[in-house]
Amino acid sequence: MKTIDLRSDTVTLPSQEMRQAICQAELGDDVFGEDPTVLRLERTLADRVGKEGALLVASGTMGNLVCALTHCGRGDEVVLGDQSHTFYYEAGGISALGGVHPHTVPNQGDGTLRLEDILAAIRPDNVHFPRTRLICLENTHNRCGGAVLSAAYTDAVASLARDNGLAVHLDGARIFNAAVALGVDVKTLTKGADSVSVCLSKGLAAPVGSVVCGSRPFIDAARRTRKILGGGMRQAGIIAAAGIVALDTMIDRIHDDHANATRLAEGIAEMSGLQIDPAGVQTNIVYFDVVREGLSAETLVSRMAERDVKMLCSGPGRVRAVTHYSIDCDDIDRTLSAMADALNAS
Ligand code: TLP
Repeated sequence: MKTIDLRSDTVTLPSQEMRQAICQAELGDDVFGEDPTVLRLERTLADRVGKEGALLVASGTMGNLVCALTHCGRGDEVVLGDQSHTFYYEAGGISALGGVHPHTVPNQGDGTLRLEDILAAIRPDNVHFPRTRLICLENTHNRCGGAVLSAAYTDAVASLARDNGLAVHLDGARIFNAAVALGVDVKTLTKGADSVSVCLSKGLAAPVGSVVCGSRPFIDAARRTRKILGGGMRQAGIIAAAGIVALDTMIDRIHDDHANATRLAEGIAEMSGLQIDPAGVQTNIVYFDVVREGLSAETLVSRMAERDVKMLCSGPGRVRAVTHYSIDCDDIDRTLSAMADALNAS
């Protein structure tokens, strides 16, 4: 029986078309700027998100790190959400490697940061304080249940940033999920950001890689930061080739992932012992709480694994399930039956 892996959309395997493109990719040395496939991917993505330039990096974590270290120097400060991926899940890289100081403000349930909280976090010019340089947003917002930030909100933060001489970085690991959910051109969501990091290997199902986009001077500087981090890759066209196919073939099907996530959430909402508001599921990420006395999230997740359905424990009493390219409607139905069975097991 097929294992249904809902731990993350990072688990997707490349499609046949991606594998073929990898085999046939035209290659060169990308550190010399001579890999035609990398250049094509970078041009395509820069155009898609409406920026002058783009740079292929190894991962979403490296994309956010390259951007933070390009915007900020040692001792500078970045304002970011207390639930943001960069603060939570990137091993403190901005401080460990860049000497960049994180200043967290509370993420609201919808993934936003309140404008007044951002304003209050910006430091006055005073010798005691680090210099605030950067505001980071995340769209969709992973720990806020895949919540989508609107173009109006992103623009409001961008205008606040401009008024205060700050840059905006957007962690757009799942920016195409946000664009599909809102039914807007992705450019409307990236317009206000000085830099955007887009992942190829989440909802777009490519095997490896992220792309950082921004102005030409920013990308030139980011290329140097990438080199410092050891991220200059040689015949990286084998990665880029799959990324190009991902952009061509995977965006139009993302709404299936969102529909499957909603179907899963609605099924979970019917089950006693579990708590979720299905209306809060906007994209492909589903979080729910285990509220049955005597049943922990860990136990439920391990009972599900015994039934060939993998999910992630993501905090006390919380479980995460993410839909993606390898999950279809029948898998959701099988997941819900397995869940009913796991809840009744002792
Ligand atoms: N997120 C992963 C884990 O790290 C939690 C996941 O399974 O969701 N930004 C956002 C918003 C992300 O969700 C992730 C990955 C990244 C950046 C980092 O991407 P990678 O894993 O490519 O370094």
